[in-house]
Amino acid sequence: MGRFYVTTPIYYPNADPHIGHAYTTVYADSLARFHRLLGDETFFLTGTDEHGLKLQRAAEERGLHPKEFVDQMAEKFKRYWAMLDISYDRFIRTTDPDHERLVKHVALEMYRRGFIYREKYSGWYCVSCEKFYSPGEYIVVEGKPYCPIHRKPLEWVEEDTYYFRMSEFQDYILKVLEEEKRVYPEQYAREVASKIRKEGLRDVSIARPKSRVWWGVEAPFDPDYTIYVWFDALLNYITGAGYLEDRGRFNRLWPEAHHVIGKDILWFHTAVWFSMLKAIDVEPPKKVIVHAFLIRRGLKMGKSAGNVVRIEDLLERYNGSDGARYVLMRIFNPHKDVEYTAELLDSIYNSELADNYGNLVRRVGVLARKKLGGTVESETVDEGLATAIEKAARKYVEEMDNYRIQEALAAVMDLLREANAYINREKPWEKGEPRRELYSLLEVIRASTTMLHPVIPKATVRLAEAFGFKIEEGSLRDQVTPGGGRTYRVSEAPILFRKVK
Ligand code: ME8
Repeated sequence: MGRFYVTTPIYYPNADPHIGHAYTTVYADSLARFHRLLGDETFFLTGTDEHGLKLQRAAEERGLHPKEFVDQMAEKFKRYWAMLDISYDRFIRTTDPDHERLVKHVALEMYRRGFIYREKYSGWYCVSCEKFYSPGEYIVVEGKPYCPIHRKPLEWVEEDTYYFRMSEFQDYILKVLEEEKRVYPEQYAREVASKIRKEGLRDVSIARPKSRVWWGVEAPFDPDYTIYVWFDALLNYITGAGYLEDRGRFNRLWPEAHHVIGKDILWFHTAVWFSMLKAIDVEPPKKVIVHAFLIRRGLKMGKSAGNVVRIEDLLERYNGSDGARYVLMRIFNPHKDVEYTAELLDSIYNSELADNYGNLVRRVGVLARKKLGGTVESETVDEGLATAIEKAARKYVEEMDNYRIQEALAAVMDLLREANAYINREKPWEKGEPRRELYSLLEVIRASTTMLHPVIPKATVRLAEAFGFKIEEGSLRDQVTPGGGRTYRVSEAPILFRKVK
């Protein structure tokens, strides 16, 4: 039995999550569920990033204390994730006491080790990114610097601050990025490495004067400062693994850490995060899994662009969480931005879930009940189908192990298409007691349903119950192996996915 630790970014709760956030979260959830199916000891962490200027201002605009505001919003996020069947083990908030303790502990340790020093700072800041931009990074509109992502004017900031000596880690970071395969897809590691080679790794400001940003963790080395929100946020990943509270658990989980992120926060999750960890003698995470954006009308889907699709709309359109999760995972693309169109998602839902999977299940269920009274006893599995199951299962596990959920789903769809071709060719409805045919088809359904389970957790469990088998943690290998002499009891032939028009 292996182990698997997976995280999502902790999102800013200044607004409701949209399907861009769901894209990342459902993906991480599907990986977590896959590993539970394999029988791995799995820990899945998600949460909210609640400090900093962005949240301070969002609360002010509403006339609320930031804590009051983030309390409401964290509950909202949890409700959205429940609607999408997100099976996190912990929902971490940066205002959680154990996390605040950890931030102080780590900041003080770095200060003691000489990695933090005080100096004057000036630069252009984007509050939406919570990030400084240097010349060449920002865009210029009518002579003024603008954020390249949010297309909003940057703010000029000039103040005394504390720096983290990131420059000391340049050689180390380059070595990790260029020699260790810690970033997937690898193109992103090359991107960061070439930026460092071009510009060098510069020290970063990691504190803000309280007079400007009071909503944050107080700096343990200077009570007039709060810790920079990104420095605070990244540490959530080690708080969640038990770095301070349970070192034994941390030592077990950390070597298996997988951070799923969008490409917008790649720099923070590689250059900055790996340096922070090195400063306290912790290995980098096993993998940073990066994906590109969901875009709409050519722009990154986001609140500032005003082009978001709401999670509730996706849930409504695709008849609940299973349909919504499936379409998101089927268009998921680590390398390239994906343009969201209703036509694309509708056609995936209709052709793959409603037709290819749903119809097969319905037809086999109806025939099993009509021809065999619902009881289908063990038979020799059709050779062609048995081979197809084995082939699909091998491909599926390999793709899932390599974080390619889209490809894994494609392998299941291929298997289901073979089963549909088989049923059309064999025409079991014309036969008196088509035992072998139905048993073989049920074996395909059992394997496919189990393989689809991490992405569509509800419908698959419902179907397994209706057909008399069980999807349990650790059961994957057994479920995708054809044969084994079981009896199927088909109590119902459900219509799992109604087509959308
Ligand atoms: O950056 N397409 O939080 P955030 C794909 N708090 N993914 C998208 C997306 C889109 N259009 N829009 C959002 C933060 N995302 C920090 C993170 S972690 C220590 C701190 C997803 O609320 C994607 O995963 O801005 C992206 O990286 C993340 O939401 C940004 O969420």
